[in-house]
Amino acid sequence: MARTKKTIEEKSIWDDARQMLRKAERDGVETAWDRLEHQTPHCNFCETGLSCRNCTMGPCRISKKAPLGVCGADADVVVARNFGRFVAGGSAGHSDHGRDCIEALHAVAHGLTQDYTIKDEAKLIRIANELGIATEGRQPLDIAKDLSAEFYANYGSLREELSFSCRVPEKRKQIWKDLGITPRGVDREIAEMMHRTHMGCDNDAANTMLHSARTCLGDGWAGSMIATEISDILFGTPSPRKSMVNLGVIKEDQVNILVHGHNPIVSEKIVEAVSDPELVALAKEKGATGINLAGLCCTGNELMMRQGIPLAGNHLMTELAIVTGAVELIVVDYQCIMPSLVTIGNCYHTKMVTTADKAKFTGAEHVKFEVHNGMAQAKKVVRMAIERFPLRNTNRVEIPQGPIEMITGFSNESLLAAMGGTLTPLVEAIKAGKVRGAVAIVGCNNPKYQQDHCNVNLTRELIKKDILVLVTGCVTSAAGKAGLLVPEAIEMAGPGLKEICGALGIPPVLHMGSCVDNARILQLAALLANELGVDISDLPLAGSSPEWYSEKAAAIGVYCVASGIYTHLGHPPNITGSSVVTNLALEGLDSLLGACFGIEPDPFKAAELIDQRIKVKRQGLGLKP
Ligand code: SF4
Ligand code: MSK
Repeated sequence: MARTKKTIEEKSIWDDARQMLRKAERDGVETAWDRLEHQTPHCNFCETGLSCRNCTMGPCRISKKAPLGVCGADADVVVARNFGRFVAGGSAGHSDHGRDCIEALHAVAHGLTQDYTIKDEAKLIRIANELGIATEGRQPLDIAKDLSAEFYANYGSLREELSFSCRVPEKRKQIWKDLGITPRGVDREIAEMMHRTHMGCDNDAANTMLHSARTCLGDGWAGSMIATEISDILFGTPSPRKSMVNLGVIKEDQVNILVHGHNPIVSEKIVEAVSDPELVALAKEKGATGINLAGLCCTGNELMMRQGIPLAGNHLMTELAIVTGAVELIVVDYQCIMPSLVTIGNCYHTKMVTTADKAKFTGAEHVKFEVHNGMAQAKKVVRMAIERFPLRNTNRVEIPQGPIEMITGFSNESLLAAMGGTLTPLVEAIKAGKVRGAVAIVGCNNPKYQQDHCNVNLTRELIKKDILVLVTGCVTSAAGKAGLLVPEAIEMAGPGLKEICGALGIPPVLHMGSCVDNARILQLAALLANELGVDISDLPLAGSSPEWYSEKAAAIGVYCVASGIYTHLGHPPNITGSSVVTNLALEGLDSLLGACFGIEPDPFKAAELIDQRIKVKRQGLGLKP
């Protein structure tokens, strides 16, 4: 395949991105789009999942000429094993983030840190009650001790079920039981996937795929859900608030610090440190008017949801944010952080600081954050940023203008509060066909697509059809920049959705958080199913990840489908080399789980595909389509 150079306009739909792509060219900075060109065309064996490196009798490549690996594994086995390991990686990412949250809660409960506290006691008590932990007459820290122990137990091998299986509708639990995919423990399912995919273990593609579902269910209903619930307990449950999005949130006259990654444990302390009067005074001494903090990717989502901190951009904006030449420091925790940020930072004066021992970057400075020293380390990092301000080359600064306003903070708690504490208004609106259904659009950017073209257009098309859209992760920035996350966006919605959202004073597209916060959407789906006395798969719901790239996004897709939610992807994972695996994903799972995947790169056609599915589900409930 010939390599074609994309124009800047073809790379992204956004003015801020295009302006920075032009500047990157002038400044001689290479971006993900350039590197993609160097990597294209991709290896066909890898793209279709037909290469195996699981042992040293290989590596093997399965083809018509050589249909079996050295061990005898065929295309179906190789593809299923590769996919199993792929989603195990994604599940491990979310769930290890969840484990870090448990460690923080445990440290708070046992008095091992003064830097973190319980901000939402009511939520602590509510979750403890939900999980059968005694709360009556007990101190919050004692309850937190029991809750952290309960959560830790979800990662081990001694359980038959996860704590939050109490949220799963009975019909769904029975489906899992019948298929033998009830998740038992987060780490257990991930480790078992690695075991099964060793040479000479699980050599039945369908069986491996079922364990993929079990592994991802452990992520969705434990790893991610625990991360979300603990983050709310420690940092506050999000409620609606205004914020701003795009590169225009970077300020020319201030020290600019960007936080990037996923876990709020680091970034919440940075938020506090940037208001420290001594540090603000130091920034002024160095010639700045103040310290400006903005977020990237999911750490950005976390801070925005709880603190209203502005969002500089999503995955493909992370490199371009540095190209402004106005970023003193970028501080990261883990996941989705391109190693190229160090190199691009070196082209300007931008320092990159890593904080987690499990995510060091060669060339970055490491400032290890632990629960007992979070505040001191945050101040150290902010001071480092301030010291860089005088090094900024003002001749190389160019910041896109005009950040866009958006509303964030739609946790399930705040949604319920907006509806008077009950789901009844939403249920009635669904029954009346005013809200025909709901779709979660989640996930990433991928330089193979024009950035955010699919994310934005799918969202626009769905709300026109009276379908409520919930966004998380990197789709947030896309929807925000398109003006879809403000109440005025009801003008772009169909008449029914316009009426309901208008009455509630909410946008037709709701920002529900970061990638791990897709667990909020799982919980909402379960609440709706329980309210109607049906299974999740009976509801007019869908998930979509139009521009996904990561192992984590694939894990989210699998736990959505395994929970009964039809899920659209813009492109398939690397499974198309196996007809067994591909057919299972696109059809077979429907009869087993009541949901499957749909693949469609065109956002307008994808909207039709999802709409068809919602019609069928509405009819199944006896509602007009
Ligand atoms: Fe080849 Fe089998 Fe080894 Fe994979 S496990 S590399 S297919 S011999
Ligand atoms: S950060 S997984 S690029 S959404 Fe969660 Fe964004 Fe996708 Fe990472």
